[in-house]
Amino acid sequence: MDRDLAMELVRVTETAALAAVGYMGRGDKIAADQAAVDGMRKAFSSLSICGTVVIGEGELDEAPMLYIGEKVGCGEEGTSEVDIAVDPLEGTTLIAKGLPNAIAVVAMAPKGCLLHAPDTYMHKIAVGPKAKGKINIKASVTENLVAVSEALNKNIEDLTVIVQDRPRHAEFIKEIRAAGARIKLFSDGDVAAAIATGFEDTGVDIMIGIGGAPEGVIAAAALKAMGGDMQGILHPMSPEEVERCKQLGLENDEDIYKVLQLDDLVKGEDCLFAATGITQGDLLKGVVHKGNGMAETHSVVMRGETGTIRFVEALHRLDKTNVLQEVL
Ligand code: VTB
Ligand code: MG
Ligand code: MG
Repeated sequence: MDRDLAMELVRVTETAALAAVGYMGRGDKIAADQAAVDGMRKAFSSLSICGTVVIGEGELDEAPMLYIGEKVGCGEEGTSEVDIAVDPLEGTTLIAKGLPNAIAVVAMAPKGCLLHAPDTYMHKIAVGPKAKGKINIKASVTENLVAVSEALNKNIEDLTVIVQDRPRHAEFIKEIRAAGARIKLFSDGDVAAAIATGFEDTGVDIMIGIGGAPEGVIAAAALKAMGGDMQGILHPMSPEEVERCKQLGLENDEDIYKVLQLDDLVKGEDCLFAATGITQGDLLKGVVHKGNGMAETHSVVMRGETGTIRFVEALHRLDKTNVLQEVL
């Protein structure tokens, strides 16, 4: 993929974030999500790519835009064929309540390189570069904590595990506490949580939990670019979710519950990941309106091929940006 696509992807997440932030604290996650989707879709249409949405807002009948299978770009001849995974507003509840860490996210890879994950839950474990190769989702939580603490040269007591605050994680939490590690609970947004493991400044060493499978693929693109590691196992919670797995060709339990390594989630090194903060977060500041029609955004964009990570701080003149005028 052309490396300049990285910058283009930042425009896409910036637009989604700028479109969504007006819904902060309004208690309406559906309207906020719709604004983010509209913004992202408009920004995508100007890209020189021929993309297929493989992780999106749902099936065609339930999502009018950025649905799975939708083509984006594809106007010009000779543009690269890519797979796209989007979550225009990752953390709809966060924005509805004005809580931290709502982000707009996108991942991109050459056609066929992003797992077509069903809309089910996924059991995930993620770590930063120093613990790459040391995790094993099939081993116990304690075994993973020991392995990661050794890799990071830290005592278990000094290890911080980030876990989504859900009853389904009660056993994980019990085991982490028994092992003596610290826990950081978060209410929503496990893409941001997984990425936090890749940046030492966040103080987060490992993410463990069961969250969205689509979010798992998006986070995997970031971890790949950062040189971190991640594993997942699909975790359908209802007969409907098992059915969704079957529709994607996962016929028996062996297929469904297979351990997905980082390379199964995102194939090869050529991947891009971009995120823009919507509400203030641990890694990215949220959108800040400065008055006089100016808004500031904070984004991160990563390229798997080179491992370059760029933080992009941008000042937008809202009255001069056509796309934004259309979506605001
Ligand atoms: C997960 C997680 C997401 O929603 O999908 C979660 O991956 C849904 O879990 O980051 P619940 O059904 O328990 O709410 C997010 O937190 C936000 O989309
Ligand atoms: Mg979404
Ligand atoms: Mg989400």
